[in-house]
Amino acid sequence: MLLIGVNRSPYTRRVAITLKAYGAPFEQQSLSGFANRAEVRSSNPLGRIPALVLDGGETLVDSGAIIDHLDESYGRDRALTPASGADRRAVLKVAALMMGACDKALQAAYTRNHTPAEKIHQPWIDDCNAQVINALAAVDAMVDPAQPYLLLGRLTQADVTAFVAERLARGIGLDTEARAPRLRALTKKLLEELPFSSTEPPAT
Ligand SMILES: N[C@@H](CCC(=O)N[C@@H](CS)C(=O)NCC(=O)O)C(=O)O
Repeated sequence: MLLIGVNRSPYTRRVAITLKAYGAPFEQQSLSGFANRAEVRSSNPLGRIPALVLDGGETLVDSGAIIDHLDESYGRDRALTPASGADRRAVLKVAALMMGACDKALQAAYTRNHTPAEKIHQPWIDDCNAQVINALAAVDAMVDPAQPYLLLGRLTQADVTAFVAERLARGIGLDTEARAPRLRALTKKLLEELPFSSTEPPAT
């Protein structure tokens, strides 16, 4: 399999962590949605990363759809998203909050980076950032410091998405140490595990 995207992208890294957690063999082509527009658009007409090219040549897009396939192919009874019931709903809720937080953090970053200075509307950026912090704080409240993982006593997609969202929030300058301290402590612990440490993007 070929994963297309840079691990600086929370969505790409979420897929990379999942592939590693499943021990699924893959190569990675580190392309950015902005710096490598043409190449990314040839894999995903929407021009977004990640995309995953399967061994048979089929290309999947969107981290959620890719992970759905990985859960089905490699997860089986140890899928990072449980197959059904209350456990599945709980994991999907955290994943939705954390992926939504990534969307809002990137909206704020894109506004800052891709809008002429005179057109930047700071209240919009502040509101996006407030939504990110609120979502992180909600997940922070779920963290039991005595437990190694967020839910179910094992690694799930809740941990993976919380990890990438907290990382992105810090990357855009939000103080997660102060606003989501238990979640920050959890992400430090997760970084000691191979799927997380081996997908750390190079410092820029
Ligand atoms: N919902 C998508 C979001 C993917 C996404 O927004 N990727 C960003 C990189 S972090 C991107 O490629 N942005 C380029 C663009 O939107 O033009 C997913 O989960 O994969």
